Amino acid sequence: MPAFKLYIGGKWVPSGSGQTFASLNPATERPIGRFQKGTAADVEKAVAAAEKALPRWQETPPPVRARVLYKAATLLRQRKEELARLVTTEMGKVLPEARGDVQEAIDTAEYFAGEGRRLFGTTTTSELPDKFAMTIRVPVGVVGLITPWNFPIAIPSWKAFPALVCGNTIVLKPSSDTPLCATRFVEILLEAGVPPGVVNLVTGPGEDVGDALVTHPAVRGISFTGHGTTGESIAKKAGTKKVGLEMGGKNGIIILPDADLALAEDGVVWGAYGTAGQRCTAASRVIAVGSSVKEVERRLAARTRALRLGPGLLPTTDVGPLINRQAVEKTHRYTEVGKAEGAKLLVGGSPPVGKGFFYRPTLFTGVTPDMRIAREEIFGPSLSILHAPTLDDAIDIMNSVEYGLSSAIYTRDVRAAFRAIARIQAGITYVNASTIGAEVHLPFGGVKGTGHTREAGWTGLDEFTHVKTVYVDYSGKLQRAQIDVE
Ligand code: UN1
Repeated sequence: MPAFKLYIGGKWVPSGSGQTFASLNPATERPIGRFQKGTAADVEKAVAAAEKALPRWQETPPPVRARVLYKAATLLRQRKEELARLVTTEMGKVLPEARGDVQEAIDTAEYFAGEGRRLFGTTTTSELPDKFAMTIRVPVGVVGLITPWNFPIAIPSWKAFPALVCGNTIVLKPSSDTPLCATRFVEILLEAGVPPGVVNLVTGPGEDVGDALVTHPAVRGISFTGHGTTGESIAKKAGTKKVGLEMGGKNGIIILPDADLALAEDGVVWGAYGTAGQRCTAASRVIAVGSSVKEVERRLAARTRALRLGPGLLPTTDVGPLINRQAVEKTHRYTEVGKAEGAKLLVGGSPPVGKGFFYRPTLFTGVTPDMRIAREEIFGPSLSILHAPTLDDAIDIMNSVEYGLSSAIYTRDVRAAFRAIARIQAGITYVNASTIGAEVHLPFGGVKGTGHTREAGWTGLDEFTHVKTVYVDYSGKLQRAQIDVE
């Protein structure tokens, strides 16, 4: 079985731990490679390398830094199919979605490459004569990127590309479920011309590698996507670092009785069972308003029953495996919780027999807002139908959860749509489209328990730069703001 290394200071090196771990194909449970079990001492070396590389990279003009991103976009495009197959093999999502994962990285590389010739600041007036005022963006410094397994190419790209174009140096700690995708991603960055030390890769457990990064004094920024409890602990430990957190969702889709129900059905099935429900943006609640509920139940039950479970590489598969055994167990625990709470199981609710971390697409109805399956993130193919008498009740239900990432409403009524846009507490609201499928040139993030970082788009730069305010006084004399002003 192939063995992979850490990448530190421009070299592939083994961990000081002398230990490795395996990454498994979730459809077969077979290992696909062995990876270094990194330690705090490895992080120490990686941070030192990133610190050493920082001055030179910072001084490289942004349009020159951007060349690396353009080249990375080209390489990603050339290897799209090969990488997509790897994403499916290591993470499980079906091949068309895996291609989307890689495409998202290509789009992100191109978008942030363009920033090499923008990185706009602001100029403004001064209250004093012969004085100039403006802001410029400066890099944060050494940043730690802690990335999840569900978008194993796209999410590292959301973080690495803006970080690089803004002049930061990086230590990447990927999820231990998808270290091979991260390794391939780093290889592409190197081939694209990232100088030694600018990007470093340390695989290994969160308790060791992640913690060491989060607490290292020379690491000035942390960007994390993952589970809420980890995110909260990062927020506590990170002290004065600049911290970006994206911690999941309990995203809902409101369906009004006037909606195009066939369209809504397509959106719900795609949002709930795409990526086997393993997206932060996945739809896990349908809130059917008024008389729509019976028809919504009927349609969704039929569609959910028809979904074909299987390995993601097979063209006949609609829903692939979950990431690991714990994910199957967690999803199943929630099925048991839902039944015990009195929800009605319409479809699925069990893992099939045989190899692979599969779980049947599961649909509950009669779910009430206080039930745990209506409040907690399951991160699996499990969807709950709730009922609300009116639009305002539906919005209250939508907002009754701790999270606030994505949301959607299906209606033909423009007034209802805008009322929902204004009142839903979420970072993203879709009208007549599902909760998933954010585009890379728009801000992505949430409110409340999701965290409030905005990745991607123009706001993606804020995570990896500080704004510096610059005053240039060319009057040649002492001028006192607030005092020498009539
Ligand atoms: C995530 O699940 O963390 O909007 C990211 C979407 C994708 C990104 C999801 N473009 O569903």
